[in-house]
Amino acid sequence: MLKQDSSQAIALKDQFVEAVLNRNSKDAAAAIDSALAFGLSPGDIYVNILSESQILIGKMYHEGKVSTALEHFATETALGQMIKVSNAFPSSKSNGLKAVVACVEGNMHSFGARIIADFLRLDGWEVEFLGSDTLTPDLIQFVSTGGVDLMALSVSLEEQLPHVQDIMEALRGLETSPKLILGGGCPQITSLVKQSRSPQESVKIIVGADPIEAMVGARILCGISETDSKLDSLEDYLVIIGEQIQKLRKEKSWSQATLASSCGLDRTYISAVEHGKQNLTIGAAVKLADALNTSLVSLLSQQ
Ligand code: B12
Repeated sequence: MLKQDSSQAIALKDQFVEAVLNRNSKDAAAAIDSALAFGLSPGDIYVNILSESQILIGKMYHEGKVSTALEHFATETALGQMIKVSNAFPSSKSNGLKAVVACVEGNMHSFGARIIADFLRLDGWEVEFLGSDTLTPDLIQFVSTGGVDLMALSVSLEEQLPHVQDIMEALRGLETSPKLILGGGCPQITSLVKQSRSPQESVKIIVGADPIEAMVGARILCGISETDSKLDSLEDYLVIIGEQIQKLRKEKSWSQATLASSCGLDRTYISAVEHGKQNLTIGAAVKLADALNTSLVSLLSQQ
């Protein structure tokens, strides 16, 4: 495997964007083939190439610079490449649990949800991905059958919040309800969940910001890691991730400054991460995993 280098990811992202804007699927596929051949991690490819391209071309669409047709072509091309990327990496051992990943009714932003689905699959979940705009009654019917342990729901706009409330209400009425993790960029989602929390709350819900928090949150909610009995929050998990990063750094006999310079992060950031005081972003986790020569999934798994 060749050394990973995020400048490679940036160049490949530029190649991917140019190919898509020129409606050249072959060149777009070639950019992702190169990323795989260079040994880039799944996190690097999903985040630094495919998500960044989606954000760039989506922004052009929102500014009226590209048509709906071209935006849809870009999205479908990236989603097609995700199948190849997902198949190129082995999943962790099955944890025996099933997750349904969906976009709440009215939400067309399915791209991020798809990344969550793929990361959960890589982390050992059986995943059923429903894509965009899933009608609430149908979603409830779907998760209340088929032995679903977790529902991961993507919510992007404030106007979708009433559907989330309906879903929470419906889950409370189920005999055995799946746990619920919410994310997807809607700024008001956290306050909705806070408001709904009461001592009697029967539905277990947390909010996550990115694929890492989805993986970690899913584990915590469903109690599937060995040390989970000690964990009841993402904060606890950050402490464990910090210890894991410190262990890998020390195995290399590196100082925090050496790790910081090899992954382009600040030393104080590394220190905060190692002490569990910093909520890691996906981008920083990818950089740390690359610098420590490990995969994103191993970096975040409890050893
Ligand atoms: C591409 C895009 C679109 C595409 C979506 C295509 C698709 N199939 O996904 C299309 C063209 C359909 C679209 C439509 C619209 N969009 Co738009 N879109 C974007 C854009 C540019 C990128 C979104 C994206 O894919 N990002 C990359 C992915 C990887 O990030 P993500 O979706 O946030 O997902 C990550 C996290 O949120 C998280 N996550 C996601 N789901 C979940 C679930 C769980 C459980 C967890 C834990 C985490 C999690 O993990 C993901 C990976 O890191 C964003 C701007 C931006 N910078 O993000 C605007 C943006 C989201 N859109 C916006 C708007 C306003 C719209 C429209 C209303 C525009 C319009 N007037 O038509 C419509 C709404 C359609 C609808 N009903 O949903 C706003 C939303 C503002 C807000 N939150 O209030 C944004 C932020 C643009 C802006 N700055 O105004 N959009």
